[in-house]
Parts: sequence; structure tokens; C-alpha cells
Amino acid sequence: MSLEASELILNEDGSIYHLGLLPEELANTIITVGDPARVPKISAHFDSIEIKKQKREFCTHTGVYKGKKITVMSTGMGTDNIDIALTELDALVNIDLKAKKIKNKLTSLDIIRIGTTGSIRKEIPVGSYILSEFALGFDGLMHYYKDDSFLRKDIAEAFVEQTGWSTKKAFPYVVEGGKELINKLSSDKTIQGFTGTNVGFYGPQGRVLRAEVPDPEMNDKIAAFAYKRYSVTNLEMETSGIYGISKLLGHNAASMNLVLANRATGEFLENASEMMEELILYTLDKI
Ligand code: R1P
Repeated sequence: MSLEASELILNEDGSIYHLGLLPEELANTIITVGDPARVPKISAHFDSIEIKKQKREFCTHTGVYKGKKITVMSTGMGTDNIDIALTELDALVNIDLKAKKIKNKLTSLDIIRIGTTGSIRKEIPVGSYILSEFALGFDGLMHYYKDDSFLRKDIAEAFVEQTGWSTKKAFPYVVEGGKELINKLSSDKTIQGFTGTNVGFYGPQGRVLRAEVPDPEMNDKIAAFAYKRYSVTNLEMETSGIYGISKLLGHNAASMNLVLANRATGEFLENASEMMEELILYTLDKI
């Protein structure tokens, strides 16, 4: 059975709807970043760049770094974008776009996020690299898919109980990253993370400029959460979706985040561009 034109949408040139990419324009190792401006900063290190495409917030460069074919793509902010980005990346390798049929032999991609984040722990200073072992999704994305076999429900339930998380929000979900890829990226420079992924930047992460939040203590409660060996290290907006959709579709994912802000001390990193450049080179050399 082939997929309907309304479900698997292609552009007039045959490329996938939102990413604007053709299957041959993608490498099997993909770096994702939130900010489209970070894409050329990464591909600037490539020996050659064969493909440059841009559609909406999805800017994609595919090239070669030290003999390895790599794609770097921006996702924009949030797991709503991640749902689109990862589903379409998967379709590019695992669906025959012309026949609109799922392939018999499936391909597993390596997906590595290079992002920025806020630490919620005093002991994790700005400038640290957090490599997420697990993600805690506050965004609800994975509840829209049937297969929940890989979710760590015990951790999510303990989290809701300990923090008094409101049931008016989505029930949190917990998902592990790709172990092998995470091991490849880890060193004494990285901090093992349990990354909370929020549905927004201000209220959802407890930032108050003018609008109050219902529980101003929530970040402290999240930081105080402890279950077995698990406690939350940082907050950002993409990792749970990347880990969740990757597990769902059989891809390997790892998320590396540079700590720009420390929410517990109020500090913000001064030399963010220089530190991001270091994280980019660190990651490129590990993958
Ligand atoms: C918020 O400023 C954005 O920065 C972080 C958050 O996850 C969110 O996307 O990541 P990026 O720097 O990768 O965009």
C-alpha cells in the first residue's frame, strides 16, 4: 500500500515537504542545531560542501569532514519542529518517495544535536558541555505516538509525585539517548546529563519578565528531584523530541549542549561564541 499524497507530502521537485531535501542530499550522520546561523559555523570546518538548502527554519549543508560525509541541519526551536524534522529525515532514508512505500531494508541514522542550554544546578557552571544520557519531555510530543514501550514511566511518575507537576500540563515522559553514540561523544570534558525539554523558553522554564508563573519554585523542585541515580541537570527545548522520535523510528541520537546560563546562580556565559566553536570542533572530531 502506498502512502497518500496528503500524508507524505512532496514538493514539485520531489523533495520532502518541509525540509526541501532529496534522499541523495542527506548523509547518514546528521548534526542538528536549533539556530540556522550555527549551520555555516559547523560546515565551515568541512573539507567540501556539496549541498546547501534552506526552507523555512530548516537550513541544511551536506559535505565531508575528514573523509566522513556529514549533514548539518537547523531545526529551529522546540519539539514541534523536531517532530517534523526527524520524521522527514526518516522518510528520506526509509521511504521510497517515488513509490511512496516504506522500504523493506531500513536505515538507522546517527543524529547528534549541538545546542545551547541552561543549567539548573549550581555545581554545573556556564561553559560546561552537557551530554544527555536521558531526556525528560515536558512537551507531550511522544504521547501522540502509539509505541510507548521505550519510555521510562517509573522515572516520569516519580517526577510528577515529587514535584507536584500539574496535570493540566502534559504528563512528562522520559527517554534514553543512543548509548553507543553517547559513549563515543563522552570524555572528561562532558557532564552526563538528564535534560528537561520544555515547551517554551519563558513561563515553561520558569522565567518571569512580566507574566507570573503558577509555581515560582518549580525549577528548585525540578533540581531537588531525585529517583534512583537520576536527577535533572539542565533545561532546553529539543532533546526529548530528538530522543523520542529517534527511538520510535530506530535511529541513534545524542544531544550535546553548551551551558549558556546557570539558572540557579543567575550567571550567563560571556564568551559564548568561542565556547560554541570549541564544542563544534570537539563534536566533529568525535563522530
Ligand atoms: C532557546 O534560546 C533555544 O536555544 C536552545 C533551546 O533548546 C532553544 O532552541 O537551543 P539551540 O541553541 O540549539 O536553539
